[in-house]
Amino acid sequence: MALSSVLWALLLLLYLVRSETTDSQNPSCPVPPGVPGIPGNHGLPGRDGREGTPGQKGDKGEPGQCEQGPPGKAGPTGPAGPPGPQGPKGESGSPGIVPSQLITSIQSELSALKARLANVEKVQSFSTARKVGRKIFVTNGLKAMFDVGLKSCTDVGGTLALPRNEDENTTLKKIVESLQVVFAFIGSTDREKEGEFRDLRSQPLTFTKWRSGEPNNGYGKEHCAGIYVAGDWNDFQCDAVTSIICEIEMA
Ligand SMILES: [Ca+2]
Ligand SMILES: [Ca+2]
Repeated sequence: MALSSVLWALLLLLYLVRSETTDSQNPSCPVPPGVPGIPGNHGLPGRDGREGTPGQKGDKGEPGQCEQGPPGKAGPTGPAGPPGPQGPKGESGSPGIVPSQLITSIQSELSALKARLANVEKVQSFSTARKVGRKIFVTNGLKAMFDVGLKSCTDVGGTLALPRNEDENTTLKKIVESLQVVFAFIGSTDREKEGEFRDLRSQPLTFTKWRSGEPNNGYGKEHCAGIYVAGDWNDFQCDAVTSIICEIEMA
């Protein structure tokens, strides 16, 4: 009995020495001592005063635990690196497809806009302009013979004014009034066939406003039509000089 106690004491002493050695190997992480193992069985008693057989070695104790601390804060962001090399050139894309019908429509609208813009520019070049329906009567107060006046109108894309209805006739009459002249030429002659007044495209007139007794081809020399300040018409000599009023059709 006394011998087993001595052995037990030796084992405990050995365990304590190993624990101290382990602690000294990792001073930053102190390890608490493990739980002592279960004591071994007592050895058999010695015979005749001899030393008995040593008891069995006890089970190894549980190792101590050292918990890992929380991670530290992230460090500051480092400086941006240099730009990388240029990548390879990509493949050419396929051309877009625009329906031909759409192109035709756009071209048509563009042409119409250009025509309207051209007309606006023409009108702006005259000092007087009056709009009636899709037509604009314009004048700069020019006084000239019929053919000179007609050329001045065609030079700006128009022609001599010719009323085609009552509204247009009234509008033109007001311009003649404002010009303070007796009459102004209108775009009609009987040069092709005496007594048969036609427009400047050689088409029969669909609207006329002849003064009573006119056209009379006075002195056999009156072949160019004109509108009086009162709004009615007469045939005059083409080389008379009077106010020129042009008309421009709006697109
Ligand atoms: Ca005549
Ligand atoms: Ca006449």
